[in-house]
Amino acid sequence: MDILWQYQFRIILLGDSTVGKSSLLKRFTDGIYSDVADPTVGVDFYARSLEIEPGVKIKLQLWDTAGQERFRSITTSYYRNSVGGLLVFDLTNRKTFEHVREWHREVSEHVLPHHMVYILVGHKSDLGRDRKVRREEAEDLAAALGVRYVETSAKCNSNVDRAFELLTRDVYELMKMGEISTREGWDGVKSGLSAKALYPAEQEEEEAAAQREKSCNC
Ligand SMILES: Nc1nc2c(ncn2[C@@H]2O[C@H](COP(=O)(O)OP(=O)(O)OP(=O)(O)O)[C@@H](O)[C@H]2O)c(=O)[nH]1
Ligand SMILES: [Mg+2]
Repeated sequence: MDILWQYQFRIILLGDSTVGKSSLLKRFTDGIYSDVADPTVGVDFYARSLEIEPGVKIKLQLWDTAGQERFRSITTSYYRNSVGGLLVFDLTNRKTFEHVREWHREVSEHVLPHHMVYILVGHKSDLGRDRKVRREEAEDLAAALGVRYVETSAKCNSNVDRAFELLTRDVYELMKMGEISTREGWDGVKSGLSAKALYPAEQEEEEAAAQREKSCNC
């Protein structure tokens, strides 16, 4: 059987309207950027695969939410089935930075008793002269939330892949440690292959033990 990916992660983009969520996604999935972008209506869907380590391919299902308040009732229903979230703000718009904590709180409360893995993204780094949020402030917020921080530009294609890779890697590492696992009725993480791909040694040992038990006559 042809395996296209070993794991599928659902990742959601969060943040105020016009911070650049859709532009980040279009750059990441299609390699395109436009200075003219329509606001997202409800939720949009994108996808891309990443090879996180040799032989381990992860399919990312990416949910682009509308930042506009009037779509909130639609977007909240996508929080629960996501394993990771990009908390995006616009480096040239201070209000969007101040709202990050609210986004974090709203989403985190919504997914309880489970946890989402986040990364904080300061976007539009190409507009250096209009910057309204200092890097140190954003780093402090990221530290307070216990998440990574990265500055991106969809326009200049700066750090876009890196932002998604860092988040994917964090989810993957937590999964390897057993902190995140697939759950019945939850689509945040899906496995496309047996656990053998992730824990080959342990899996072989388990199989050997089962075999020994079977062949025991007592
Ligand atoms: N200079 C600059 N502008 C950007 C960048 N990314 C997005 N923009 C612009 O910011 C505006 C809003 O971008 P969108 O991607 O539509 O923002 P959004 O967060 O998806 O907005 P909603 O869908 O309403 O939530 C558009 O005019 C984009 O061209 C960037 O990296 N640099
Ligand atoms: Mg959008």
